[in-house]
Amino acid sequence: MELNLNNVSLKISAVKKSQFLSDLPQIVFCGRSNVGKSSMINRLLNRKSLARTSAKPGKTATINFYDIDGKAYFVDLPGYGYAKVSYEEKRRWSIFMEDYFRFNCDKRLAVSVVDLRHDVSDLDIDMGRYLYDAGIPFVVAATKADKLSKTAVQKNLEQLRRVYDFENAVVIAFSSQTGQGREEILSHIEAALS
Ligand SMILES: Nc1nc2c(ncn2[C@@H]2O[C@H](COP(=O)(O)OP(=O)(O)O)[C@@H](O)[C@H]2O)c(=O)[nH]1
Ligand SMILES: [Mg+2]
Repeated sequence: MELNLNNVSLKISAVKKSQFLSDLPQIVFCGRSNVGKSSMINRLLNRKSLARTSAKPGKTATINFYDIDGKAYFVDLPGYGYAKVSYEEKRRWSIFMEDYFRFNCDKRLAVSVVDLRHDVSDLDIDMGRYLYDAGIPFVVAATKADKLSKTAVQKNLEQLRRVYDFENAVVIAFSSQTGQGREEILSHIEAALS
């Protein structure tokens, strides 16, 4: 499906499950707090600050639905794994995220965002297995590639592909700064929507 990426807007910042939207297919972005999900959404849409980004991790506890050309939603989930919030708060977020995944809507693709510079975390692996078990197709977008040399990018990509081998997931190097990987991710999104 061809998407007009100039025709996008924030539809709702959901704080409770009764606000979840279900009238369009959804592309959902998940990953650790501060990994670069919002920056990725901005870069994919070529917008500077549609999705709010933050140098301070752990701030986003809303699930944001962006209307993409009236044909799909991009869904920006709260990040997981941020250490400095209370146990209660973490629990609240994780229940909220589970509510979203249990919610009966048409999820076409998940973009599991990981940091290309670091070893993949247990939480990322858990997320991947969760998506796999839920039958939600996903691609792994390994971001912040601009912070690595070309050789390190290749080496870390190979490592990630071994880690995600159990799910046969596609792993794509990405950078919100340079736009590397943008076309490839968009083509997976468009394919998932058609
Ligand atoms: N160099 C670089 N910095 C990035 C990239 N993506 C995100 N960042 C930075 O990482 C921080 C967190 O990004 P954000 O998009 O808010 O992460 P989120 O919590 O996952 O939504 C911000 O300071 C961003 O500027 C990237 O591809 N390259
Ligand atoms: Mg964010």
